[in-house]
Amino acid sequence: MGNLRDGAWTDEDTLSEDQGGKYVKVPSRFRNWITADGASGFKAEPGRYILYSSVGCPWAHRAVLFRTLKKLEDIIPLVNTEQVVGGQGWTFPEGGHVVPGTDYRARYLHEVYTLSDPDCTSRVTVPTIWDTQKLCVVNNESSEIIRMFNSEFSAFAPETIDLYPQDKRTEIEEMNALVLDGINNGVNGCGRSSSQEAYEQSFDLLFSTLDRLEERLSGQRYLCGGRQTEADWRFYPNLIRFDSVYYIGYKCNLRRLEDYPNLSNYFRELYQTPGIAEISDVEGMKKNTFGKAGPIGANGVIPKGPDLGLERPHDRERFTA
Ligand SMILES: N[C@@H](CCC(=O)N[C@@H](CS)C(=O)NCC(=O)O)C(=O)O
Repeated sequence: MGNLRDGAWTDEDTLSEDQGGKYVKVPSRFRNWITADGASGFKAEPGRYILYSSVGCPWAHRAVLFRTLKKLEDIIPLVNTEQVVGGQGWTFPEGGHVVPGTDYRARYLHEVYTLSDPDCTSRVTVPTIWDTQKLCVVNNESSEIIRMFNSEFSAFAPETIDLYPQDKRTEIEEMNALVLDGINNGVNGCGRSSSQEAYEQSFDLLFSTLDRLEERLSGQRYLCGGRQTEADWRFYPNLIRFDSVYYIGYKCNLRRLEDYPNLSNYFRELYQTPGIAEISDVEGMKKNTFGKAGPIGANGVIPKGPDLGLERPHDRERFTA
């Protein structure tokens, strides 16, 4: 994919560092924080911030999941983008999108970045948070956006579970590190590495990590014990895509998720959490991957299966909270 360089879009990927064919994610450019008290310069306020996302992206999915889990749907508007053939990265629907707080009609998300910083050099990624008051991009790093959603908007939303509780933080960080390396980056390493060796390294790490997590979930309900935490929801976007996108498209084909009894039931329980099925559009994810503009587009034919049995009962009540 292309990127912005000195405020201009280029179709060439000029910001990735290829390390022996290994897929490497570059650090996110915008790192401001929204806080409840506004001390950071970005005060949490209903309707002030827009979340740009895409159904295809597992990192953006994290932010959309937190928006629902924290009941922020009325507080933080969501705008979805897509990849289109011949486009310039993330694209707004036909007719464009008037960027809130301005009268500028954008066709591409990169225009939102250059409204914020006319000389911007950055990858243009989802999720992205836009401030309709200061007219700038606040943050485009999903791991930080979910933390803000978890804690900073509580004054405006109904009470919800704290997904990053103080007493669990060390364990959450350990799980996050394991999942980031072995799973979140692991699947991309399988699908996007350009050398056989780098692919196989990612593949081995991915499946050894899944084996470890299967074992862990044979003795407890969630990754960090008896309560759902951030760590579970950073894992979920890859679980929901595993059998229908990664197994086939990203060559992660040693085992299916379905072949892991604990992981697949755990995944099903997360899917059946109220509100989550509605924001788990598997057909959209497949279209975004296998469609003509997707990362592995080829001829645009989208696999019909598999049957994920998403509504099937799970067996996780066997663990008490
Ligand atoms: N650091 C970002 C990475 C997000 C990311 O890589 N998103 C992908 C879509 S799945 C993207 O927008 N890629 C466009 C690009 O890298 O140019 C985050 O975790 O929020």
